[in-house]
Amino acid sequence: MRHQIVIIGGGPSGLLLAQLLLKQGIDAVVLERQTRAHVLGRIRAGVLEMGFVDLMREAGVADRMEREGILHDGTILSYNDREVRIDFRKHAGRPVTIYGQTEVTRDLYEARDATGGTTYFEVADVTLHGMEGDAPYVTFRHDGKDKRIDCDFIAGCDGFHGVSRKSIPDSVRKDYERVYPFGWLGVLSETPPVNHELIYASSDRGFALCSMRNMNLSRYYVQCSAEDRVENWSDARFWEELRRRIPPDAAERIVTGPSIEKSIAPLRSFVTEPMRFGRLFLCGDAAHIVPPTGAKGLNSAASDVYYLFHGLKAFYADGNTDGLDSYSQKALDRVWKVERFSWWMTSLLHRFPDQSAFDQKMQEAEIAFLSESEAAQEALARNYVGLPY
Ligand code: FAS
Ligand code: PHB
Repeated sequence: MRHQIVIIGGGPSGLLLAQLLLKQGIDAVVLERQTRAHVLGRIRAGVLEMGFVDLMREAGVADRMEREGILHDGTILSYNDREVRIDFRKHAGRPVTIYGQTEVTRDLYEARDATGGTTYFEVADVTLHGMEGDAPYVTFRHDGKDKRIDCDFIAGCDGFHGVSRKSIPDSVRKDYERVYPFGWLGVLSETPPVNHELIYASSDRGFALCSMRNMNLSRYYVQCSAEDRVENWSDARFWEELRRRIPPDAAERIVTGPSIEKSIAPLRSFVTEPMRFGRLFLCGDAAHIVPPTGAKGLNSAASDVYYLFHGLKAFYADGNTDGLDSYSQKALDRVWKVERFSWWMTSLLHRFPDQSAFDQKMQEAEIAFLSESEAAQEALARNYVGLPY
């Protein structure tokens, strides 16, 4: 079997790349380890940068997002009893779109169904071969049979636990990592959001986030111990803890209800360099992870896809390899800025188990400066709505 591109991973990175390529007549096959239902069952990102929305438009998959997505012109940061609103329109000239990653992935799968792309689900033993030559191929098992696909390029879109990054020799690859000493316990509830914009709250009890998916589906998070378990958190305990961490007026008016999803996500910052190895290109979580505080995980996957798509498009148009040759450096330049912003927001708003009284004074001074400085608010707004590709 032969395809021009083998995409490993049927999450948002792989699917968005596949759809953009298909629109250019470039043939890409997607190999996904899980079932489609399992992929669609994941509750992850909720905030999309305009760059992501533009890519979905270019892929021809933005209709429902434009109908159902909610534009947000700002967000609230609160630290104990101090609050500051960051005005995206004023400081960065554009909004963000609230639209869940689950819906993005659903839209991309439905578009793939309609346009006839080949996707293998429940693949196993995916192995990459010949990346350093000009005839790479991928072997895997599917439906109990061994398969091989020859290709021109491999896109490793298989997330943090995938096989692609680990296929780059340790002697070539350098990993950078910070693991945070806490996690996020997330709850989805069919209740109206407590506020029309997101609230990032930091209290002496820890961080909390009030988010949403639509006007009757709310997404809330509280910082929890890295060793915590979902079983330790009844709904009642979650709502009580959330109320104690968010601003009093929000705690007063919040509408609670049964959780329809409850999970704990670990927090880490991670980058692997380079993001290319011969004919293999890494995209999204396969190459980098951010703590979700800055809402950058899915959005930094999108900028990788943008760079790789344009590199491949130029190659197949007239053999030009400039975009492919500059892919890793260009993607990493933006990834590191996103890593910094996500690390900065996480360090500012979370309470670290070992933090000193001085550390807390630094957080308080940062929030005070943010409240008083238009320049500081502009810097936050520009990073949050998305740095240019
Ligand atoms: P993904 O991990 O989404 O997709 C990779 C796909 O590859 C998966 O479907 C996997 O099954 C498949 N795969 C893995 N190994 C394979 C193999 N060997 N062969 C074939 N397929 C394989 N980001 C935010 O911006 N905000 C958030 O609130 C947020 N919350 C998150 C919560 C959790 C628990 C996690 C893990 C991440 C969260 N993220 C969040 C980040 C998340 O949105 C990612 O950035 C996004 O899923 C990246 O998409 P992909 O790069 O496609 O990776
Ligand atoms: C979410 O809605 O899941 C969400 C929003 C903003 C973040 C992280 C998660 O920073």
